[in-house]
Amino acid sequence: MQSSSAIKQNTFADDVLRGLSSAPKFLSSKYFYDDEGSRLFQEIMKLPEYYLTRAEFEIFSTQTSEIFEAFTRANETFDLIELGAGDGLKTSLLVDYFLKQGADFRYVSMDISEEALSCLTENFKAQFPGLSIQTEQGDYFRSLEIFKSKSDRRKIILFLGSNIGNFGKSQAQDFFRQLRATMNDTDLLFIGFDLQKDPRVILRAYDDAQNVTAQFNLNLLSRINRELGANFNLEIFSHYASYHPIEGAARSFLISRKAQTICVESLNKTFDFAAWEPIFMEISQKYSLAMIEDLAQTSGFEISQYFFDSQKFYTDSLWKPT
Ligand code: AVI
Repeated sequence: MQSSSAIKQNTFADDVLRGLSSAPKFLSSKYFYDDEGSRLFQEIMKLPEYYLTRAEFEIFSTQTSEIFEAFTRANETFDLIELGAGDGLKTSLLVDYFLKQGADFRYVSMDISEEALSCLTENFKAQFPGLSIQTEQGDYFRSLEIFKSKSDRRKIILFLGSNIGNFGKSQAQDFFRQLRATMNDTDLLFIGFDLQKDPRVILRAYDDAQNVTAQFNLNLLSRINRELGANFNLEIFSHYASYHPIEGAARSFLISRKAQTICVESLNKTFDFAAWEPIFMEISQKYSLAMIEDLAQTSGFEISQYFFDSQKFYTDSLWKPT
């Protein structure tokens, strides 16, 4: 059998080729986060319409002691493992409180991006000189497998920021099943979900008045221009966001406002666009509690607790393996 490290990962070029050759066309939002994309995402998180970050921050800042109680068992050491480093702002609230309680834990940050990891560790080292920090760069599951073989401490895995929303339904289920396989029975998983609410509130979060979300999407075309030698003219594409209240799915598209042919040099290919043809860019799934319960159950977990913000816009849900 081929080991997982030997399985060829798709490159950016492979994925762009597949997406632009499909009908309908699509691009993967996992490529949004180059330097400029990461900067734009920081801007999005500060937008008045983008309630998600504030809601999760409220949960972490007002229910820190309840979260601590739910995570810890008398004097037991544990590893607090965060998937996707982000800016660490929310996690720093937990770390600060946990250290003040004298908890015996290690903070482990896992991310694909070396830069995100070094940025976060520098911050945390300065902020929390007494904290034991470890980083694992690369694919989450591989990192967790390596980690499992190196440590038998209890693991509390954080997957915050509604990042799970950017996976489709079956992708989310696969993700949790794979996570479950890396966990022991007493480990815990803490996940941030954006909840279904007034569709207008959701739609505004993905169609902000300052057009930062539009630039965030268009930036992926700039990235393709820069890294793969394409000739997308960003002026001819418009960002379009939709929310489907039955599916609970917010979707973003870039629409070609006229018929055109795009050339991507490093693929040695051209791609024809009809007038008003969309490229599907991103899904941001919004959950009901029933959907969360179903997802937990079908991937080998049960829900032990929910934490909500005051508007019930968002939940951090604590899962334990069944
Ligand atoms: C990272 N992720 C959870 C964000 C979201 O809400 O889906 C990405 C984003 N896309 C547009 N605005 C923010």
